[in-house]
Parts: sequence; structure tokens; C-alpha cells
Amino acid sequence: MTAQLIDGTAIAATIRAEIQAEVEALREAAGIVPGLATVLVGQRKDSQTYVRMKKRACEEVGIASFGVELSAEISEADLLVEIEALNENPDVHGILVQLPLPAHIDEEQILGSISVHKDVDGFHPVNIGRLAMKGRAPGFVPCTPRGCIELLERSGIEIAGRHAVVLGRSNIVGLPVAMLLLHRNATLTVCHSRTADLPAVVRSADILVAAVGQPEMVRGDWIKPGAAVIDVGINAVDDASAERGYRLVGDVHFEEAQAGAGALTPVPGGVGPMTIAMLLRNTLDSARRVPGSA
Ligand code: NAP
Ligand code: LUD
Repeated sequence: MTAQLIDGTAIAATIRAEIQAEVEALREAAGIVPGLATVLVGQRKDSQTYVRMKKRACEEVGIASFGVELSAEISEADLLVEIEALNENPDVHGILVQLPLPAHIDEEQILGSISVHKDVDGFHPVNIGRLAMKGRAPGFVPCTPRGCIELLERSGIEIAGRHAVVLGRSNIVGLPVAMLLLHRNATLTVCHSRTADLPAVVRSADILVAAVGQPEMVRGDWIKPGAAVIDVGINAVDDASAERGYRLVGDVHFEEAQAGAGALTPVPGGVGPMTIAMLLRNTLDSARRVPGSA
């Protein structure tokens, strides 16, 4: 059996087209143009790439983007001033501070300073708190976790009643994706670096979400035949034959997993494009909440 390929690039393109039509309708009905502010601190190449992709995706669907680029040496106090200005700016409906931040800046302080009404990454402690609780809808659901769920749902994969195993418990992926699966009535196991006999736990998964940041760690014989596998990992490995000198691989050994899994996301072209599509969705949702827009 060869796994069904879950094509994140294609699903994200469909979602972006849906968003584009909705952005146009909002502009015509209420004269509101959704706006996203991206805040990039420092010169990390990967962060620059992701922010550039996010700004371009905004342009394509008619969302205005406001790029704020700051020195890696900026003080925490000055960064807070920049965020406060964006909180006050009525043209900005979403604020994204690209992570990671330089080590001298307290990430928790910064994420907590973003208006909960503009927290399109869903990382504000109030939004994470609501996400964790039954029956409390968060203002925004974090983009990568939301993208994982969309991939499952749009591929017709049943979540309720099935055993979901999440590898990783980070604030930005593992923990929120676990909460989303639980809300959708999966029976949940969350694994981490102290989990004993990881392969055996993974083998019991009907749905596996891998977000550990370890290249190709999940081998083919860890996967239950027919399982749905969502590979969040994005790892650069040296490859002299590649143009850039490296290639991207996931946390799952793709070729091995393909032989036994029921459905599988590739890297690249899986969860990555969905992260960006969900950011656009959250920004549009925020703009729609402006009084008088509905
Ligand atoms: P992270 O903050 O480094 O967290 C990694 C998690 O994996 C931790 O919970 C850690 O356990 C666990 N872990 C690490 N090594 C392990 C091992 N050998 N066995 C079992 N568990 C292990 O990473 P992250 O930010 O969640 O990102 C994870 C991956 O997803 C990275 O490759 C990242 O690039 C990628 N990512 C992709 C997207 C996207 O849009 N596609 C978005 C975000 C991240 P402990 O808690 O015990 O330390
Ligand atoms: N910080 C994110 N830091 C890193 N890959 C992303 C990401 C697109 N505040 C905040 O955007 O949501 C965030 N909010 N993150 N990430 C990772 C994480 C953040 C990662 C990959 C991609 C966003 C993506 O589109 C492409 C793919 O997987 O197909 C490959 C792109 C390439 O480099 O070729």
C-alpha cells in the first residue's frame, strides 16, 4: 500500500482562493481592507524567508501588509513601544512577531503585550488559556496547529474516537495541536524527550503529528499500517547536490513512511504552506470583528 499524499501546497492554494474572495467581499460591503503587521527582529535567514513569504501571501489575497524590521540589538522596552503603536493602529488587524527572538528579549513579555484582539498567531497567554479549556473559544487558534487540523479535515480523515499521538509539546506546535485534537474528541497521547519506548507509543497511533525538530526520526516500522501522518518538522540537512547546499526534510522518514501509512504529508509542501494560509485566515477573521464590518 502506498500512502495517500496530503498535498499541503494544493490545499493551501484552495484556502487562499477562498480568502481572496472573502477579502474582496469585505472591502465591497464595509470598505475594510484587512491589515497584517509582521515584526522581524534581527537577520536570521529562515525568519527573513518566512516573513517574506507571509507578506507576499498577503499581497496575493488583498490583505495589506505592514513590515516592521528591527535591529537584533533593539531593547525590550523599544520593542514594546513598536508593538504598542501597532496595537493602536486601526489599519492593523493582526500583529505577528516572528519567533525566535534574540536571547536578551523576554518572549513571554512580548507575546503578552500584543493586543488579544490582534493576536493572529494565537500565542497570547489569554488565547492559549482559552484554547486549553473546554467550551472557551480562543480569539485566534495558532496557525501551524490549525493548519494540521485543516489538513486532516479536508482530507476526510476522521479524528473523533481515534488515537492521536503528538510528538513534541512546544508552545507553538505540540501543545496547541494536542488541545485541538482533544477538542475534536481524539484520544490523546503527547510524547516528548523523556517518553519511554517512543517507537511503541507511535505504533499505537491512528493519527500521528510529528513536531520534534529531529530529521527523519520517525522510521517506517514505527507507523501503524494505515495511519494518517502529519509531519510538521522542517529540518535543513546538508546536501552537496542541492542548489542551496542543503535540503529540507521532515521529522518522519518520508520514503519509509509512504510504504505503510494511510495518508502522509510531504516536507516541503505539507504543513508549511498551511501555516501561512491560516495566518491569512486569522487576519481576515480579525478584520471582520471590527464593529460595523459585518
Ligand atoms: P521545539 O520547541 O524544539 O520542541 C520540540 C519538542 O520535541 C519538545 O517538546 C521536545 O521535548 C521534543 N523532542 C525533541 N527531541 C525529541 C526526541 N528525540 N524524542 C522525543 N521528543 C523529542 O520545536 P517546535 O518549535 O515545536 O518545532 C518542531 C519542528 O517543527 C521543527 O522542525 C520546526 O522547524 C518545525 N515547525 C514547522 C512549522 C511549519 O509551519 N511547518 C511551524 C513551526 C515549527 P521536550 O519538551 O522534552 O524538550
Ligand atoms: N513565529 C512561526 N517562527 C517559525 N515552508 C512559521 C514556517 C512557513 N510568531 C511566529 O511561520 O507561525 C509562526 N509564528 N513559524 N514557520 C515556522 C515557525 C514563527 C515554517 C515553514 C513555512 C512558516 C513554509 O512555508 C515551506 C514548506 O514547508 O513547504 C518551505 C519553505 C522553504 O524554506 O523552502
